[in-house]
Amino acid sequence: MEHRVTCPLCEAMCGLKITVSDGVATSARGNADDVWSRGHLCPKGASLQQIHHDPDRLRLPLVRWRSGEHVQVSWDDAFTETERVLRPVIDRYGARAVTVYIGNPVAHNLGLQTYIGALVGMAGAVGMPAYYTPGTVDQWPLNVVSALLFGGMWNAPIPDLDRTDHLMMLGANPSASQGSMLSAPDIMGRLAAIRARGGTVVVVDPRRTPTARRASEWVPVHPGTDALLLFAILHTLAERGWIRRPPHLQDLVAGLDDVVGLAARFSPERVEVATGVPAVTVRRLAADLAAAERPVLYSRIGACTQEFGTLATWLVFVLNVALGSVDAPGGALFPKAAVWSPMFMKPPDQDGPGWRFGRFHSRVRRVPEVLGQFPVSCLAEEIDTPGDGQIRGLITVAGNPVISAPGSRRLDAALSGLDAMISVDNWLNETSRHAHVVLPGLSPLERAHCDDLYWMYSVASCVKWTEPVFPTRPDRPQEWEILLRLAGAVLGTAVPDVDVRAMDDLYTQGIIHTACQADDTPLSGRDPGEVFEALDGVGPERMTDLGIRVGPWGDDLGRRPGGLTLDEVRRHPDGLRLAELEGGRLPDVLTTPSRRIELLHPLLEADIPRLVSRIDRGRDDLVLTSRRHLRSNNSWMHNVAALMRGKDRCTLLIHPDDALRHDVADGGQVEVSTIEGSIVVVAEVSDEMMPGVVCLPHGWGHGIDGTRLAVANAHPGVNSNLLSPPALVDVPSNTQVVNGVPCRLRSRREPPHASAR
Ligand SMILES: Nc1nc2c(c(=O)[nH]1)N[C@H]1C(S)=C(S)[C@@H](COP(=O)(O)OP(=O)(O)OC[C@H]3O[C@@H](n4cnc5c(=O)[nH]c(N)nc54)[C@H](O)[C@@H]3O)O[C@H]1N2
Ligand SMILES: Nc1nc2c(c(=O)[nH]1)N[C@H]1C(S)=C(S)[C@@H](COP(=O)(O)OP(=O)(O)OC[C@H]3O[C@@H](n4cnc5c(=O)[nH]c(N)nc54)[C@H](O)[C@@H]3O)O[C@H]1N2
Ligand code: SF4
Ligand SMILES: [Mo]
Repeated sequence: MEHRVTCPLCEAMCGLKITVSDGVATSARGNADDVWSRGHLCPKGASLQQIHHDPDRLRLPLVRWRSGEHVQVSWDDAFTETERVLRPVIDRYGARAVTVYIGNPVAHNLGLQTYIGALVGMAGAVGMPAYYTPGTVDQWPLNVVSALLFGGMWNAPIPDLDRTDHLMMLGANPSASQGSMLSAPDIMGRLAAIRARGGTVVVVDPRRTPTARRASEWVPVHPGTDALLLFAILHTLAERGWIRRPPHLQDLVAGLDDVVGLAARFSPERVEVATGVPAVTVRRLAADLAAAERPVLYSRIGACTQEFGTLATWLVFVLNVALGSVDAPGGALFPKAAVWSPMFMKPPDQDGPGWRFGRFHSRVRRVPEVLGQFPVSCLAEEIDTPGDGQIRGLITVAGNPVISAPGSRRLDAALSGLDAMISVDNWLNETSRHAHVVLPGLSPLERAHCDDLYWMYSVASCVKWTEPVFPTRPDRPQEWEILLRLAGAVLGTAVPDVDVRAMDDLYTQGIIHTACQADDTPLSGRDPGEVFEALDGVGPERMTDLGIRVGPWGDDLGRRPGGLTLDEVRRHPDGLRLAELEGGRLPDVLTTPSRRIELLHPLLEADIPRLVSRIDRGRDDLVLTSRRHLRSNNSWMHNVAALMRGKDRCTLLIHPDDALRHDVADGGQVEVSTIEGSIVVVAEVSDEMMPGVVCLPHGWGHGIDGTRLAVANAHPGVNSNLLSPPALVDVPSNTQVVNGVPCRLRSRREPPHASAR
């Protein structure tokens, strides 16, 4: 029997065919008929069935005994135990002593993505302080820039890969990631196609990645200095009169001249030492962009999780405007998502025009919030610092911060001191091993699936619905039900007694009410009661039906007969392809107060002096960067045997000159230290690194007692976040710096006493 599903592992959203015989999923192959991905898949998707059959994947909840050992229990017992540990915290200290950490797979899981808002929204309403996400080790600069320039946190144009003739890509390595905040199946094929049709692909990266190797040109840049490079390109465009002011952007951009004015102090010559990019190269890069008919820039995590992540990300959009590329075919286009998501609304606490920052501060570090977030590394100090407002209860949802958050040593220790920790997670891993109760969700083959967020960043407008491949027992709680139960508990009901159906209605009605009250939603001005009555079903299916029906192709809840509903989408297991990426969406997609692209904002301008002071700071001897691999998925897929074959991937990449300087041998052990900590890892000498920069993958550091990950623990690797200093942040966005961290090396070839201090 063959089942058609959408792979929920990354943003490429590939359509797969899963073969099942005798109750066993035997293979996962690309679905050539999938309207979106047309057969593409990667090794991770091809191992989906192994995730499902992984003997270490939790099928029943676990409860931690006093001895520290986790034992399997029934769902009833797990809920009773959750109540036993959580209630005293809430009774004694209130909801303000509890917080939530939301991990990356939430964005790839229908039940979690639609109901995580119930937990954090309802708990927030009764006093839960800020919650934590890896957003601040990821795309928070993009969220900030999107909010300021275009009006919505999740509203930004993506490169029109299939029509551009010149793509400049900074801090992204789609050969591993498969594209991020840019959904495009077979993205490497699309980059190759740019070159095949005579176009150019330029990759700006301290590492000659496999993506850079397949580009027209690799521009090595010193980590953290992209903003200087981009300002110097803008400087050159302005100096040469190459700024474009096309009619389609007329009256739709505010502040371009002001930003061009700011570029005056960043000439290519002025910044070349800091960036490591020669002034002649900068001038030529600018000339190439100016000469292209349809140029576009795109940046991703390497340009976010660095010292000037916000300014770098901002300048990518500034240049896209200055080149006339925004909203023009082949340039930077605004995708049209077929499914509306509540995520696309401005958060209700951001009332009034524009966005406000610094509305509250973290308790311990006193850092101002940015779009509701503190740096994720604040979590540890909020737990282990005594005093009023100390966090004593933590709920993690599909997250592994013990590996993924900077300052992970302190967090690991802090978690063991919590009065109550509940993990909604499918494995007993480095983080969930601290939990008093682990509540597992379903496997990717046991649940329905439909993406929401990523269609806001995709090269075509599609909608796909996945039915579960394997049925589950009806009494097995789904993750969205678990979230509602935990939300009910924070609101005051005993965990076993929460009426999940009533909570579901309450939450769904709340979303509808908010969307009807807010401006710029498809429900603005409608009657919430009528909208709710028009929907059938429960849970994520009802929520998705709503999103489809009020989306651009929907039946508008009956007002547009013949329009899409979830039932209609279900009839198309290969998906529906509704539209291609198009220009001409301005000004409708803008929700800024002026309904124009607001290119300059005081928050951005205030960070310029910090950037200026970077120019003459001088270079660190050696800095550390991060990388990803195609066969890893952050920290959680190392338990799939098929993905772990081949040589050790958790190595320190180092340029031959640096290796020589530090007496480091290829394959030899080396100690890497930062102000935060030190680790020992195997070196891999390679000229794919630029000199002065070394690189570790993130997501490793398994092999810890108390975890249940047989395969991963046999290939532990080391945790790079033991080296990431919590205090290093990109100021305007609160984003942690994990690229460009000053470090020192010590070869383990030396006798230990030789350099001991
Ligand atoms: N140094 C450094 N640090 C980084 C990064 C970096 O580049 N360098 N990258 C950052 C980025 S971009 C991200 S997104 C974060 C990722 O950080 P996190 O989101 O915290 O961690 P993941 O490794 O994705 O862990 C996912 C967790 O979800 C669980 N899980 C998997 N599938 C399911 C499911 O279906 N249901 C449930 N309930 N649980 C599930 C896994 O067991 C695991 O515990 O790491 C960040 N940290
Ligand atoms: N196979 C696989 N796919 C994934 C993931 C995974 O772990 N594995 N994780 C998913 C997640 S959560 C995310 S957020 C995305 C991330 O997707 P991408 O943003 O494509 O992430 P990376 O592959 O880490 O590529 C980042 C690049 O930035 C470079 N870089 C580092 N510092 C700098 C700098 O200062 N300037 C510039 N210009 N470049 C720099 C690094 O060398 C690296 O090549 O990938 C997603 N897809
Ligand atoms: S690229 Fe791989 S992991 Fe990503 S959706 Fe496709 S098959 Fe899944
Ligand atoms: Mo991420």
